[in-house]
Amino acid sequence: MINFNRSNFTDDLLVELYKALVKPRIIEEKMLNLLRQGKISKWFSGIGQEAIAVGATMALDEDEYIMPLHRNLGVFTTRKMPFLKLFNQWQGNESGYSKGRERSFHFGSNAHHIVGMISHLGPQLTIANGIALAHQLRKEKKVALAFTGEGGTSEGDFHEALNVASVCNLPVIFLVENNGYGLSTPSSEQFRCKHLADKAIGYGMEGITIDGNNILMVYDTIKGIRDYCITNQRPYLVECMTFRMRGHEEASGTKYVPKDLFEEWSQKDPVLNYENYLLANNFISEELKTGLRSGIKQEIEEGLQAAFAEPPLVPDTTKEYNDVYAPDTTPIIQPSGHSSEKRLVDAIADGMKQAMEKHPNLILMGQDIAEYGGVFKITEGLVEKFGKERVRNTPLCESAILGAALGLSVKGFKSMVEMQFADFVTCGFNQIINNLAKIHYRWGQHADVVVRMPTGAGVGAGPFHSQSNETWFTHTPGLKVVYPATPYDAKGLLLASFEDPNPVMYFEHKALYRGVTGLVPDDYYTIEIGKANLVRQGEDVSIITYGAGVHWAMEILDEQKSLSADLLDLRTLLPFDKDAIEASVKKTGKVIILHEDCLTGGIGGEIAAFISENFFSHLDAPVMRCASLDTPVPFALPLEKNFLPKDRFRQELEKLMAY
Ligand SMILES: Cc1ncc(C[n+]2csc(CCOP(=O)(O)OP(=O)(O)O)c2C)c(N)n1
Ligand SMILES: [Mg+2]
Repeated sequence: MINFNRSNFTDDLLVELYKALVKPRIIEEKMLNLLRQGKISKWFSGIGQEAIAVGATMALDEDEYIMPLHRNLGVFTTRKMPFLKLFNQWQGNESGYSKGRERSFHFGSNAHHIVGMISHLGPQLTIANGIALAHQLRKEKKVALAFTGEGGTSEGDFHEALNVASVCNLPVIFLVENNGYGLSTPSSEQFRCKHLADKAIGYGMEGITIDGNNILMVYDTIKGIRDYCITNQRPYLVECMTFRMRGHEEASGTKYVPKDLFEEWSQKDPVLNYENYLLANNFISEELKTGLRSGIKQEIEEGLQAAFAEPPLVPDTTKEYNDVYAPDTTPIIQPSGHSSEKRLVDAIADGMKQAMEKHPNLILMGQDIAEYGGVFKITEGLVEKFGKERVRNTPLCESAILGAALGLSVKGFKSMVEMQFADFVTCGFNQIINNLAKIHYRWGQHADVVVRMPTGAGVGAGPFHSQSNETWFTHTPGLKVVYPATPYDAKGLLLASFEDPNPVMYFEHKALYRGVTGLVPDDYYTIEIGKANLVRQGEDVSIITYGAGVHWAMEILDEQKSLSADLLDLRTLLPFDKDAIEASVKKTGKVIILHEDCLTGGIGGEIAAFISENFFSHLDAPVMRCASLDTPVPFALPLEKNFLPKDRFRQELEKLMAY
């Protein structure tokens, strides 16, 4: 049995809470029926846990963001999403929240201030940090609230999110629904601490464990914590004890759960207990109860009829492609005025400064980027000029920072995340591939984030500071991959990347930072993403390359004056410039693709396939590729030189010309 304490709540509030609490229960009961009838395919039940989602949502302002998970129907209903549209979402209908592209609760809605989950669970927590940071920067008195299950607390993102929120003083409520199981895994096999709320101590924040089945306690606690977070600009960890009354999802059963647990927890049913409390104390009448229940049932029936009458979804490939990226309205601003000779590193730094001036909503985040200026000194001086709020040192936690960047984007900010070395992006990989890249296609939210990637070998830095990992990203729809080779392109493409509302992976080659110089316009200008540059023009062969390859090819062409070659610098790898490739291939009939990335799975394979499929009849020789060895990048300079394709390129080119 549950002990309810109405505190100073008005009668109206007690009834409002009841209405909100009953709704998800009745919807769920209907869903279970439909499941048995085979009318729906999958369902993650939150029966027994409704008081948490409903109480927490009721405790927040309507315009405060919530990051719910798979058992949080109560968040969606309390935010008053119409049942028809919700059901269309679950059925994969065109008129659901994700146009049929996402399942169950994997969607968000800015109108309802909800950012829905990706399957990976933990990433939700770090998005809340970004949203809270946006509130803080705008001096809004608001919190963000993120849900996790107790199973999800084992994920690295839980640790990173709490640590960042505490270090950065962010007003975030982290809410753990401890229902005893993560799929079939009981808590005893998930963690060793007594209370998950105790973990708060380790992060230097407050934490509390409460009865998650008591809606008044949940509401009261979250309301109080909300005030605390806003007043003190601090995060808070809340652990709500509860129980999952059904299986992980309906098909998976509950065999592994001891029977007596169900008996024990059914006594603590959050809906029935509260209903009985209200009836016993005359806060509601039997008539209100039955009237409310039948009203909800009717709304559900009407929604179901309308949803089942929806026409079947007809795929339209053009529409599918159109939604992968947010529309890019980047103004192409031609360079004008004076130019100065600059190294690549200085051109990027110049671009960073001008992007900060152009976009007052641009926030920079990364390790050691503020006072220290970043390990390559790209951000040197920016904190002095733009302040610590916009130029932010972060703890060592790539995933949390990329998630925060997405949260900032939800609130209309732009951000730059500097990877200290491109290699370390592995620790933030999930956020980029699954959150940033897919969110626009999934439910129309853009991810206005530029990830700067100091990349490449040639400086004897070994396997973890030298990799070319651009094709990890070119394989992911939703990302743009930019890779300039010259100071001029570096600045113009960087500024275009900041204009573009989509996530851009911006590669900058470490060996070129101080190894190449060129004229760079002093003023602001942009270069169109997705457009290659024909660096040299010739008749006999097309050399297609990017990054360091551009400079290796130029060196050889400078030596071999008799060779008449097109040298095409791709500059962007996703999307790559098919028109420019076509024009060059049709002119020369011979192609060699050169890149620093390893041969197997490098972008060269993709380009070679594109050429062979489309322009075979124009070719006088097979499309050749020249790339690094298929090994990790070795440390010792002779080994590294042997690894890189530069020396082999000469022979490969000769071979092609002799074909
Ligand atoms: C990274 C990742 N690993 C595994 C899974 C599969 N999975 C989905 S839900 C789940 C259990 C989650 O447990 P918990 O966090 O306690 O949430 P609950 O389902 O109990 O609400 C697992 C293992 C996943 N979705 N993501
Ligand atoms: Mg659980």
